[in-house]
Amino acid sequence: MHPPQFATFHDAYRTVLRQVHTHPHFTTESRGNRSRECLNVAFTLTGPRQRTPYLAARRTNIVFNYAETLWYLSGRDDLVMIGHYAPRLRALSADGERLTGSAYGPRLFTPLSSTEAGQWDQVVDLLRHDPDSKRAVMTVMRPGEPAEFDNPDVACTLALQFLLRDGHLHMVSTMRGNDAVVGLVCDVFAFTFIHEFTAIQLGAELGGYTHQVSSMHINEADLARVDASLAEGQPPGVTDAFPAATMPADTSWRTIEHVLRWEEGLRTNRRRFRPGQDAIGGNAALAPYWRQVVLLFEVYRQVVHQPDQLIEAAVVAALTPAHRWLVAHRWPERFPGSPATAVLAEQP
Ligand code: 5HM
Repeated sequence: MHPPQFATFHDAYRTVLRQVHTHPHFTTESRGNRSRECLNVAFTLTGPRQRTPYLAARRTNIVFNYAETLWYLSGRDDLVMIGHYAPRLRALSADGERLTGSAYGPRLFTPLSSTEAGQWDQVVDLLRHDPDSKRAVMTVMRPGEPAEFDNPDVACTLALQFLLRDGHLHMVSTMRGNDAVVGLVCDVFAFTFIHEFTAIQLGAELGGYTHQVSSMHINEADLARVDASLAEGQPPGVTDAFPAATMPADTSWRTIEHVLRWEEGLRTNRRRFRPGQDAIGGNAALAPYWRQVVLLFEVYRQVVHQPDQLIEAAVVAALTPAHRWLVAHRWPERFPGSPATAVLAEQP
């Protein structure tokens, strides 16, 4: 009756990839993509803070994961912010400026009208009044979207639901379709982050996260990458080596705004973030958890705006081991001390 449970997304991800790769139910061809597909795939993460797979072949872009999540929380739909971290998303925009289906922020967080709060505010308010409610649902895909034949970007998520039970906030995401290689990693990261943020706002413990997808698929163009990911030896004890960081209990919308100000300053190269910096931006100091996020935006500032240089050793040293591992595998040619940078490092 229950979906399989996993302590880490790393384990769930490998299981989904293996299943869809090896035992697909169908081969499909839609909008130019040939895919292997399994119907009705679901899993539960008992530890939703373990939201990143540590697979060298996957080359997870952890900076993009944080940027996309903050972009959702900011309620934005423009490419100015998100296109900086994922230029490929520009191809999904019909007008070259905004995203429609992929921009979940306005659908979740923007007020519905001048008199109605946004969906997230409504469900949080509902759970404060009726904790056992079964109505705390935010819908994402809209009626009418199936008729938009020419729209390259129709929402893949149907709904996000919260269930508050015995003091724990559980979350269920329901998607019409999910790309098991690319989209799954980004979506689970963002949704579990929103899950943890919401639990804090409700003063609840973090419960389980369930991800359920009608069409879980692998595009044939990605099969080589999947082969490589599955061939990687499972890094022993990922959970021990890279313990999940816990979002601070005092995290609020002000914290998110503060981090977003840093994000903008670093994206536009108007600011730099020095690891030893404590009280940043003239504000109270950010907690170490959030300083890590800002530090990752500083890494990306250097990757983009200092293209001939290695990422500064002091910045790399200030990252958690998990973030350092992810950065090293995403930008090996910029990572100090990696085999790929030995030549660059020798240059004056
Ligand atoms: O033809 P269709 O609209 O389904 O193509 C979009 C594809 O993007 C989805 O099938 C899915 O593979 C991927 N996708 C995803 O995995 C898209 C979004 C954007 O909503 C997402 N996850 N969040």
